[in-house]
Amino acid sequence: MKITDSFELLKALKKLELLKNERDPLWWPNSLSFEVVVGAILTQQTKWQKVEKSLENLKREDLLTLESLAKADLKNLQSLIKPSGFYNTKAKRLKLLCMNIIKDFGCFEKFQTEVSREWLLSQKGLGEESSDAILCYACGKDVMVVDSYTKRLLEALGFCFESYSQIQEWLMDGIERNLSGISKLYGNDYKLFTIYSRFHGKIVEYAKVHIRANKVNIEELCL
Ligand code: 39A
Repeated sequence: MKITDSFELLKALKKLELLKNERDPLWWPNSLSFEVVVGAILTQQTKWQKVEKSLENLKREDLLTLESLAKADLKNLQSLIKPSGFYNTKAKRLKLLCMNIIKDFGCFEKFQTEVSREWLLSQKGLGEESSDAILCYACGKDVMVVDSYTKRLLEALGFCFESYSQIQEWLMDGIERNLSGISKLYGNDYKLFTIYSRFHGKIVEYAKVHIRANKVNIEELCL
């Protein structure tokens, strides 16, 4: 089957049952919590397994809250997040981001409802991918994340895009144009961000397993 739009891609990925971890229904662990904001910074240029080690260290020291991270000792923070690399830069950016969230929103719950993409993009160290990960997985906004796995999978499928926003538009457009098909797959009681969450998760899990020499093998998807 030839994949022509993102809805076809979602259906092909869905058949493969890639997301079986029921503890994390939105794929990103502890979605809709502050932990996602931390993970979105720590995962930059690093494998997720290493991020999990840093998150465990922070949790053990009771530093996985907005307020405690904003007040954290920088040297201590650097040593706790060492497993996920670039720890001097990431520690500074994380602490500053937390201080700014408190300054501009007061608490994480207000941040979740009121933050904009523009505000996130104005923060040091947050690009489009990290900002969209925070919007979707921490705040439950209808936004789909584009990452290097997504780019490589779409390239392997023969699509050619010029920018992050072009890829994002293609992904979200195909879903929004097929909402009746989405209802058939997920029932009527879904929230759009949960579709985007799981769709992105499926792409990452598929690409991780099917990547060879920096190319994604699409055979299983195009049967
Ligand atoms: N690359 C990744 C991931 N791989 C991930 N998980 C597995 C759960 N998350 C949340 C972000 N980036």
